[in-house]
Amino acid sequence: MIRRAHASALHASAPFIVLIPLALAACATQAVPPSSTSKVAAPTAVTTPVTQTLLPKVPQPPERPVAPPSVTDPAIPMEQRVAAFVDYTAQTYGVDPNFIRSTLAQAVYQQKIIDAITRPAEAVKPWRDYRPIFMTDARIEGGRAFYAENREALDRISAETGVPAEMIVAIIGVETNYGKNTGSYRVIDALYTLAFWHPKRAPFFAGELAQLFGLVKEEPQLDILTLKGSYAGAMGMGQFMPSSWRNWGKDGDGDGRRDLLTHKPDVFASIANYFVAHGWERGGAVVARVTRAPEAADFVPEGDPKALDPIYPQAYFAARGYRPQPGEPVVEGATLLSLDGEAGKEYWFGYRNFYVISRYNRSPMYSLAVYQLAQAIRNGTVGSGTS
Ligand SMILES: [Ca+2]
Repeated sequence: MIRRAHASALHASAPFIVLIPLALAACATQAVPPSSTSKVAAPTAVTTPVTQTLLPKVPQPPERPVAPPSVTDPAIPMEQRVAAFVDYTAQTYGVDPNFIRSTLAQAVYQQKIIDAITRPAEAVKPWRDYRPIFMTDARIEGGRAFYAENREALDRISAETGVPAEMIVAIIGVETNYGKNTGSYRVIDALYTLAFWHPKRAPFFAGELAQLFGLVKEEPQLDILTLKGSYAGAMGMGQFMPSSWRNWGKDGDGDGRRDLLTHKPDVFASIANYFVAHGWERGGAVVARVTRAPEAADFVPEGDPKALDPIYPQAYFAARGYRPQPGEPVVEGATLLSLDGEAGKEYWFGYRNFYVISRYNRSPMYSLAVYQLAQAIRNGTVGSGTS
């Protein structure tokens, strides 16, 4: 399943998969509740002066720490790197070095993990092929059933945090099919393999391996040798990496533990907290379907072409021929998505809350799929992909 390119709360892995033009569903059901800050697009466009001033980025938590070169430089012999890792982890997280050593001695290199993460990017699917992976009757019905079963807990977290219940459900639906596929790799094997045999991303994964030791110190109910997860080390119903678990995991029921594997009150609270920590705005718009003027040029982002920061004012896009469709939310601060949908090109503005979803997984198609699945769960519609 999707797990392939993605390691969720986490960005553990890379490219992502597929997306779905929910446009249909989204338009039909008008998913976005108008927020206090949003207006509705007027049916007629008005000429707007060009505005070049970009808006500030959404403030984000600090980058997670990576392991030092003494751990990750492939030119250094393995034993030395492991010794450096033991020192680094013991010092950084206050873990007994003997425990780290004896645990690593039981970690197993797994070639299939390297194979999985280095698999040639089987062409990133276009939206028209990506979206249907998630926007199935089964996934939507599964989400509605999951919501119904857990309504009280979900609604309570939603009221507290402003993160819609259906958004939390959709994340769990996309990540693990509502908890059915949380991963079958030993997390210690996954992170050990990627930390020491995958130089390209070793700083990240060795950092996560160290955080795993920090995590089991904080959550002693976890057994580091039997914890299971994805090949990238993402765990539980929401697929949290160790750093995400440590930083944003929440004890949703007050029993003193943050159990993000299967304990729903903690899982729900943690996913919502991840969103809040990355800038979720209660009631804020997520996306708007956009019309591109016939003479408009392709949009070229300023700076990193993959950045999804919602830094462009409406006037910036209007001057370039991109405007929200009538009835769609109009909010200052957007990025533009250009997707190959079932009925041709689709253009979307991604607003602040869209950006926040994309902090769970950097793929814009992942983020739009989560949003559209959430809308379908809430509204009970199955979009065909056209609007
Ligand atoms: Ca708990």
